[in-house]
Amino acid sequence: MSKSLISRRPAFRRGATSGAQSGPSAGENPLRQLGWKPFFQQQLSLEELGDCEAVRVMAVHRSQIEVAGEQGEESVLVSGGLFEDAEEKPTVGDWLLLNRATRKPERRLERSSLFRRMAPGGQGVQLIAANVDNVLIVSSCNHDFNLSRVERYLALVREAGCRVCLVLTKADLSDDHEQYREALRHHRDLPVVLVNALDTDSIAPLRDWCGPGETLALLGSSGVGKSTLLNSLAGTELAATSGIREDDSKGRHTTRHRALYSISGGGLLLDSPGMRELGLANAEHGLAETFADIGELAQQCRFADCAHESEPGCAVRQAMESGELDERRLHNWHKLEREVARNNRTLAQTRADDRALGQFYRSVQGHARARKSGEDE
Ligand SMILES: Nc1nc2c(ncn2[C@@H]2O[C@H](COP(=O)(O)OP(=O)(O)OP(=O)(O)O)[C@@H](O)[C@H]2O)c(=O)[nH]1
Ligand SMILES: [Mg+2]
Ligand SMILES: [Zn+2]
Repeated sequence: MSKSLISRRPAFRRGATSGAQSGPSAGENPLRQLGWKPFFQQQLSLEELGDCEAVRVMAVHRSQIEVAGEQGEESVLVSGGLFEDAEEKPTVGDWLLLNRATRKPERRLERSSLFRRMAPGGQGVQLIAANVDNVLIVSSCNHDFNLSRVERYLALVREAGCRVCLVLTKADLSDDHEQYREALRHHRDLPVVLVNALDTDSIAPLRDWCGPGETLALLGSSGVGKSTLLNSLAGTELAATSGIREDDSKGRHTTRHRALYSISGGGLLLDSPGMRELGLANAEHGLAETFADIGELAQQCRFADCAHESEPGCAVRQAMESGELDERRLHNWHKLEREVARNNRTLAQTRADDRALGQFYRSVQGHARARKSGEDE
């Protein structure tokens, strides 16, 4: 079971201590400012309404999580028992019910969206964030720009059903903006905004993505300017930033932990470390949406099970030969489809192994209890 409350702090510590502009203003509903919606309210029983209060997970540490609610921010300890399965564990953005008296988490509310990736090393999944409404996929107008990586992020975000925008930072350091727009021509439904993340006027179009009570996640490689964007949107230095390596434009992994920040205007921003690996699993819908044009072409292939390799009448290969479809894009689609299928198999196997192990432990415990009660008689 989870253990005791460690400390209690005034409401919205991050914003309140970081600058006058941050945090919700007095009189506003603090829970709504934290992203509370009818979807979560509807999950509470009458009993829970009386005994518990809802809090949002702002940051997760090894055994302790930082939460925020009507009473302000506090740290609570969470131990394994309450959330056994890796996917059940609270992640940044989750809503928990805390018992008003004991300050212990009673349960986690169902999520409106969830990002997860294959854990580095390929065993099991790792949660990235929950209950995110909108996402900025951040890339830079330099060596970092990589369409295949953007497509990977898009599949993840669309699988979760979030609204998404691609932000190209460091537009002030590049003369050739057109090459980036041209490279993105297949992504007709993807809003693209070029910015100087250090300039408040330049990032103004992004404010629509983090309105009051909306949760906006910033995802992208290290050094692209996620924390810089966060600070500019917040109007104050909430997160540390640092320069990138000049030779290859790579970042220095300045942000170490995911954390949610409440900012002026009421939105919540999720800053995350640049991820080196973003292995996809259970992302079939997200992939199909990201590569909808290839899916449409595939329907015109002569054979329903066309692998788009050497079959006659293959509309996908025809589009590639005529220059309508990039070879890179087709290659990436194949690669991500194979990756999702492989990771799904691994996860199914891991779950089956976990279930078998759980059954084994329960049967050992059952035998031990039976033996003990036999001895007691
Ligand atoms: N000129 C210019 N510099 C930028 C821009 N965006 C970010 N930078 C600089 O790029 C460097 C890296 O920015 P960060 O915000 O630390 O990058 P990050 O994405 O948070 O990186 P990690 O925390 O390592 O994942 C800093 O020196 C920023 O000042 C931009 O649009 N224009
Ligand atoms: Mg950062
Ligand atoms: Zn085909």
